[in-house]
Amino acid sequence: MKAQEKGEKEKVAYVVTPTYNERENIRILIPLLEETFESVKKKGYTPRILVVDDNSPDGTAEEVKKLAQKYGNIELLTGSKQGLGVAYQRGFKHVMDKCDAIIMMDADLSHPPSLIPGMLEELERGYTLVIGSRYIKGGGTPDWPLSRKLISRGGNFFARIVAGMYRVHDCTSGFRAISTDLLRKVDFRTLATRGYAFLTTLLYELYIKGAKIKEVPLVFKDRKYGETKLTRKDIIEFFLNAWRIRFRDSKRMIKFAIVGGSGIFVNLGVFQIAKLLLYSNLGQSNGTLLASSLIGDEISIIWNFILNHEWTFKHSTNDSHVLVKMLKFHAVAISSVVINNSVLFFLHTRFGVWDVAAKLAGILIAFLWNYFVNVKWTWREKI
Ligand SMILES: Nc1nc2c(ncn2[C@@H]2O[C@H](COP(=O)(O)OP(=O)(O)OP(=O)(O)O)[C@@H](O)[C@H]2O)c(=O)[nH]1
Ligand SMILES: [Mg+2]
Repeated sequence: MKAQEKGEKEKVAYVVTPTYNERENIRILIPLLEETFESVKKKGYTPRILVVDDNSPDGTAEEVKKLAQKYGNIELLTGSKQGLGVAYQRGFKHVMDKCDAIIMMDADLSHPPSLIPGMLEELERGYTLVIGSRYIKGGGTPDWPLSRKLISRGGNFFARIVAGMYRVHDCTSGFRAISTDLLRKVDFRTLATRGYAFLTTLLYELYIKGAKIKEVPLVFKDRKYGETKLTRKDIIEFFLNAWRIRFRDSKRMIKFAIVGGSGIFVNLGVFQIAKLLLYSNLGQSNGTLLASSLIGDEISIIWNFILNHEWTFKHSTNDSHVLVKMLKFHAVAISSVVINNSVLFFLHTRFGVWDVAAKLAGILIAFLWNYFVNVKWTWREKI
């Protein structure tokens, strides 16, 4: 938040670029970036560069140090080689508190710096994630042979379908502008990907944190210097990861359903006990039936909230206070209570359905409503 507190005009944008043996490329890339920065400044951003180099044996870091002396806005972060994802995470942690936007880009000149001002403009328009996309109109990979095109298309299609990100045309592009406010919502512990698969996991995390996504056309140029760093391990991780994403998503639904299921028993149990007590003391009437039902509802709401808070949404990064979430959960629950009691009375009084069965039907309908509104509103995650 620091940069924003200083006021609109002093926004900072960091280009974060990971390098491994990119000496030839970084030597060309940085002057190109610096040229583009004139337009970046016009968009209201102070541009900076962070190179995350993993002790490249070709002397990339030395080249960066030289360039840093020439231009005053370059930083270098060094570390051991653990993969693209690990390098990006280190880079993000380094700049996150001191900027408003982060541009992720490859250092091998595949990503043209000239797109950056336009990407920042989209952030200014209110988008929070702008993707340089090869797979929308105007984008492409003209240098690639058919075999590479097919592999990339196939991988991208796989990520879109398996991970469920149909809306995004290019899930594997590494050229992105992200609003730092959005990135802060991501819990890096849940990313768990070290190599190139990080790009899809990060996209997914941003997506479920409510990213407003815009794709801009990217014509991807093949690298002229140096070699690819993509390994077979990266490819395996990529395919396994898409399934992991999908499984994690359904795990949340299953957990919510289990919690809800346990809540049904608590609700019905308390309902029966309350009926026993109230009927024997106050007699059987619509009033005592409603009171017993409401007592069952309240106890089960508290039960469900505690379990969801501690388990289903344990890794939620929605940082609103637990009491706020509890209040929201109650508000959703109250609307659910209205729904489930309407069903109970409708079925029981109109159609003479056994009260427990009528109540059960009400709980089930209310449960669905509960799930969707809580995911979207209480914990602010994507369905
Ligand atoms: N710091 C760091 N950077 C990496 C690592 N792996 C890849 N990179 C960088 O990430 C960017 C993308 O890697 P590339 O090898 O170009 O991957 P690609 O674009 O899929 O493949 P190419 O066809 O070779 O362009 C480049 O700037 C690499 O130097 C790593 O383990 N650590
Ligand atoms: Mg490349």
